[in-house]
Amino acid sequence: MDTIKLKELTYNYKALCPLISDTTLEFHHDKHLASYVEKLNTAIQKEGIGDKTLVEVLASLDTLTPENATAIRNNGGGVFNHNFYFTGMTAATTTQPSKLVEDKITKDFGSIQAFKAAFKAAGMAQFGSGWAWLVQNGDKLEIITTANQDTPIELGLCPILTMDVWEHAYYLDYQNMRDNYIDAYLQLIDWNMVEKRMTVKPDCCSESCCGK
Ligand code: MN3
Repeated sequence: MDTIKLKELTYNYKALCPLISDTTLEFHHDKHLASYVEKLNTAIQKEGIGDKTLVEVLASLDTLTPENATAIRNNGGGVFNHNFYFTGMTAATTTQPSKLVEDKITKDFGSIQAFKAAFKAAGMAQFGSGWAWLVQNGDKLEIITTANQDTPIELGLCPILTMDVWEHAYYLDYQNMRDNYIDAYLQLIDWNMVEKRMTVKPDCCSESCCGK
């Protein structure tokens, strides 16, 4: 794996205002994500990852040497999860689920509204730091949560959407009111990206983790 670079945001810091402030986004991307990138690069240098991709590494954490495994799990997950989170939001708050997306979500959750309610409930129920995910598990869509910087990749699930519920994702804007942050997040979902991840081989995802 080559040295990981800090992936630039596809929108500017003010793009998600007022739902997510430029201050939050700037700290979240330039400080938090940048720190994961730096620490991951240190860890993969020590480990000697060869030509594996980050997704391949995250899918086979049990093959890492014990002294580097925790750093690669935490920082590799931190890089993957944040890039996936940032690219799943859009400044164009008018994006709506396409017919294809709506049909798939309705099949497994009943409706878009029911999906949003279940996704919010999952985010609220995650104790401490972690993530809520929409994932593809075979033919079925499911909502799961992961703690810390754990990923669905290591569970063999294909991620479609993620929501950061670490306090740093919302504390500057919403203090302890995670529910208000989640309501804001649900308005920022890039449904075009959701469709892309459902239909095209996801940019995140190895063939094995998609089960294809
Ligand atoms: Mn975060």
